[in-house]
Amino acid sequence: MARTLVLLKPDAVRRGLVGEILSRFEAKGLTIAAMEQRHVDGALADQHYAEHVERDFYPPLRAFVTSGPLVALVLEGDEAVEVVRALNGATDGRKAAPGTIRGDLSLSNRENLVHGSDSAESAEREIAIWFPQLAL
Ligand code: RTP
Ligand code: MG
Repeated sequence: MARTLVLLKPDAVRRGLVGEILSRFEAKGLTIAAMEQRHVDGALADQHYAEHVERDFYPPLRAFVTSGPLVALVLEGDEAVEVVRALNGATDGRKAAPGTIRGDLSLSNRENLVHGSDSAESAEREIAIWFPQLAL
């Protein structure tokens, strides 16, 4: 069964949308294999976003993901990586399609509520970072 790493980012926790977002994943049929609320530091953010650390948008992204508690989880199910990306919607909440989490609930390109691994390889790498006890 496929697994993917999901973050309900600090804006989701601040806005009280954790239940709403989790409901969408559960209603779709995905299973929660692990879940934990954490307030992460810059070092963990840098590890998670290794592919983005040199980008112009990274400093404000780093400040955002460390700005308050977030909820990290591992979701399991058939084609979980692709299914979660489809439910999340396009990166920019202003452009994401209605019906998606970002399209319905976010109006920002940064504060876009959710993260989902972008490939099976990324999922494996990210699960090892966030939930080493679950790593293969
Ligand atoms: P994610 O990794 O969070 O699932 O989102 P994604 O694949 O759709 O987007 P990605 O390109 O990986 O970007 C990671 C996160 O960085 C923030 N971002 N800010 N130009 C900007 O200001 C900008 N671009 C991206 C977003 O929070 C995005 O989710
Ligand atoms: Mg990404």
